[in-house]
Amino acid sequence: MNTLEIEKKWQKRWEENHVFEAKDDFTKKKFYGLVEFPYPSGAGMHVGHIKAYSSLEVISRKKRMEGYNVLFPIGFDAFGLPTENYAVKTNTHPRIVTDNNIKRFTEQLKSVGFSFDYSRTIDTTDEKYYKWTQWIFMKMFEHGLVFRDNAYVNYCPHCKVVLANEDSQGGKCDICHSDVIQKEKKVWYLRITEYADKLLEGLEKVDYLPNVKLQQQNWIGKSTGAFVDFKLKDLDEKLKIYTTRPDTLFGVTFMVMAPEHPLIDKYSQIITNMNEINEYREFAKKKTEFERTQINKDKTGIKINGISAINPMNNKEIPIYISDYVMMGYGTGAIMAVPAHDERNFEFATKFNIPIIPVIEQITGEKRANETTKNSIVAIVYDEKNDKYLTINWASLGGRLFVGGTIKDGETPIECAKREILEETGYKNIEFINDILPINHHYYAYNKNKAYSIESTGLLFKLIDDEKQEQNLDEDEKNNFTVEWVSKDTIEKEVLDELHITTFHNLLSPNAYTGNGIMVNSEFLNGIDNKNEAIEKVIEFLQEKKIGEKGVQYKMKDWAFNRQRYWGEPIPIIHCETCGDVLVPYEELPLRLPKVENFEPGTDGESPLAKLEEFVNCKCPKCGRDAKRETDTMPQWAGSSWYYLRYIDPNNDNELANMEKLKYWLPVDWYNGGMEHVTRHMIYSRFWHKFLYDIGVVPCDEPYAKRTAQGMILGSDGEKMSKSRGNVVDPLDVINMYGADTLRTYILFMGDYGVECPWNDDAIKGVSRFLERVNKLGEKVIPGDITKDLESQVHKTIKKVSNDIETMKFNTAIAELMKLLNAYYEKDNITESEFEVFIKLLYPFAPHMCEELNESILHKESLVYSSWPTYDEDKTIDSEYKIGVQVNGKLRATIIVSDNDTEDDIKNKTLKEENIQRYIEGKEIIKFIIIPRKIVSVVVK
Ligand code: ANZ
Ligand code: ZN
Repeated sequence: MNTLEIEKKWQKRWEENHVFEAKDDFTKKKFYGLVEFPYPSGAGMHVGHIKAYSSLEVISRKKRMEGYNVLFPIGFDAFGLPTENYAVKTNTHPRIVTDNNIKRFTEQLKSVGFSFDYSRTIDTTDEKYYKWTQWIFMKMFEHGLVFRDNAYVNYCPHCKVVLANEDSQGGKCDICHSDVIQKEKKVWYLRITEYADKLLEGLEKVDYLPNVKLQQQNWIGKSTGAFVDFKLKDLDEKLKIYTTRPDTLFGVTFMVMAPEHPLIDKYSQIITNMNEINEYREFAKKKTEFERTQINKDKTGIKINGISAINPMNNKEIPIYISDYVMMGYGTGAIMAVPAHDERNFEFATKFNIPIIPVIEQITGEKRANETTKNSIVAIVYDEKNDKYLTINWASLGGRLFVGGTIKDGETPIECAKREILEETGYKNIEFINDILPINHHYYAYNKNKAYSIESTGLLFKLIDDEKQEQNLDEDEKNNFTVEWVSKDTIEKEVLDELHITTFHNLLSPNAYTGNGIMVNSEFLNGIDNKNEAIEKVIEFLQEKKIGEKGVQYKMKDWAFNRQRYWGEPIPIIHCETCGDVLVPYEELPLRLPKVENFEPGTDGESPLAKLEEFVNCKCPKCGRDAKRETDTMPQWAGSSWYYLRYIDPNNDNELANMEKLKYWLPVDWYNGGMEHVTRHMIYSRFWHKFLYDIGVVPCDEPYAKRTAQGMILGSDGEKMSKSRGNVVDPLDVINMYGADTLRTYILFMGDYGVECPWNDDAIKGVSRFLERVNKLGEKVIPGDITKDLESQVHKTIKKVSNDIETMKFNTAIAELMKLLNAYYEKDNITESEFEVFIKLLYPFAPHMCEELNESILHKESLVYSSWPTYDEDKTIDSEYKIGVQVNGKLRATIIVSDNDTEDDIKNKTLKEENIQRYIEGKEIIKFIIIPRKIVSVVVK
């Protein structure tokens, strides 16, 4: 039989014997391994799918051998746009398209030999499945987690659908990549924000990769700060803002409202430039949220004339602008702007010539006790002609610095700087350009044995000409420094002093200071630390005066839960003029997707279902009057939000899954998938799960105990695989050429599992040769146990392969097997026991060949439920090892010793070392100590 025939033989046998079907035997220890079920697209399976499933495939095969009852299921996330678009294009019903795609995917999965439990296969478009998706939605509705609201939504004019933010990242439609626009629409929402804190807290007790956790935290985006009311001048009105930085209130120099802010219309009679404002609002409407928040470098906006705000801290009047960088959907839709300490506000203020008032002073250096305070300057002189800066090279005394000095009584910083420049460098003609807020610098002067805390002002000057006078230096200055003009590059490399280099950067590229420091220009806050003291103090003040309060905000928004397309779960709601939104009665579930001829989307974002009178028109379940059905369908993310529960009890018609079964199988022990799904899909499903837990339908509050992710497989050109690049590898081609075992082993051997890695045809040949050699190994097998010669290496390999599989270091596990294979080939014969260990360790990777060898060479039954090899820790330790030799406590050599060496043997080896001889020559050995496996220590006198 050739490779393909052998693979088919075993695939058939596994299937006929149902060996991968999980048993509901609650007495056994269980392992639930989950992979992200595929979307059955017309393109068929991709090598990326194979990699995504291979990790838990290997782990599941190993767990079965370790005696676990393993649930390793698969299914299809089959609602969605690509199928529907294809159906529209080819005029085939999406049901037929889906069924064909699922059939094709299943054949492909089977040809790879994945050990899925196909008896539990799920299809989210099966009415027996989506009945429960609808059921969960209805429960959420009953618990107040579903609502409908008018909103500006991301709308794709091409697909004619409303998109969630997550489906329109980068301002492009996830499906067709056209630009997304903002459109006002009434949409269904799930109140996921109600679970924001639970979703954050839950992360503390699960074992997710650190970057998976971080992405979820950022996506939820909890921020704490304050709401503050700014009175509008001469009006009985307050403008409420949200800020994370109440400490900067004294630095507010303007306010900004989102263009959509309702106060603008409310006061349109008082505002004197409404035309201009309305024009700007039209302009802003055309931009996507992404454009407004992420790529909005050149700030735009309009000052609102006729109204202004009052800073509640000091009663100063401040102007109000509208600008599109403030979003209506976050906080209150209005901000207090502090250009000195916020980059966006800084850009805006610079462009619109609005004053910038710093209220936090930057700190450099380390604060010490008993500091002496003084005011000083750092002066930077720029020679435009030569593009050089004036520095003083103190050589060994202090490296390269700019001109610096202490401000004398009665001097301004500029006067001080000019005097110091003249004294130290002799340059007479310079022109002041700009200065920056002082930096609070702490340092220790070793020559004076004194700690300083200085207020250092940075000043930038331009050199006018070269005219110089004699420097005015004291003796030690004269001999210790040279004046040098140097380039920016040299400065970046050689000016190491923190104060001087920070001053340089701040002067050359003035920007907002967003770090922490000491409060200045802030009346009762001056002198205290902004972060640890000022924020709290201001909030207290605001609350006392009833002009503000502590507040929390989340980046996460409620989940826009609708789609105006055909191929999705119908939303089980009926609109009645008398009763409002009424749920379809539970007995009527599933609410079936009606069969239609034409599933093209309606124009203007309407669902095709809206055209179906017999679907739309119905009776209100409450009052019996004529009513209309909701025609939107659920979004793509609905079905995948609970699929892992259904695998546990896939055919249950009475409940979504039986509690006893759920108690046994949950949580999923290990979930592997792509990084692109760790926010949307994982957060949505954790939300649904927590809701189901709260209503008593599931027994635990987190669905996934552990989450890992695979890295992508790139094309052999190192680029992402795509049809247009022509670098896609079809798994079936690889299987036809080399067999599934080679494909599987290669994909796990190609590199670090979590890292993206390019396809490499030579490397796959190498793996194929390795498996070929394993196959031939059968010819060398003779009866017998593991021999002494190979014992240590065999045990080491078992240990390494076992541990590496558990930590997803598949590539090093395979490399270890390659080493062991080489050791086997150095022998004329190997024993059955040695051979058995090898094929058991390789079996999770290359199961078909190993099963065949197990049967034909060892005459044993299938490996599926055989036992995973165990190792003896003692035997994994090399009998020969390296050990260091010290002479009088200093390491002088290493020698190789073996456990069989006597003390005398070791002594002889030690004394033979040349370097040891050098150190003990002519001396007397008074002690010779051997600490086994640690150190040899010689003491001489
Ligand atoms: C004053 C301030 C001063 C701010 C400062 C920051 C720095 P996170 O951390 O993301 O929650 N902001 C508030 N609502 C906004 C909106 N609707 N659109 C755009 N920006 C908005 O960010 C909160 C900060 O973002 C808030 O704190 C506010 O600017 C701005 F030195 O207030 B801050
Ligand atoms: Zn009614």
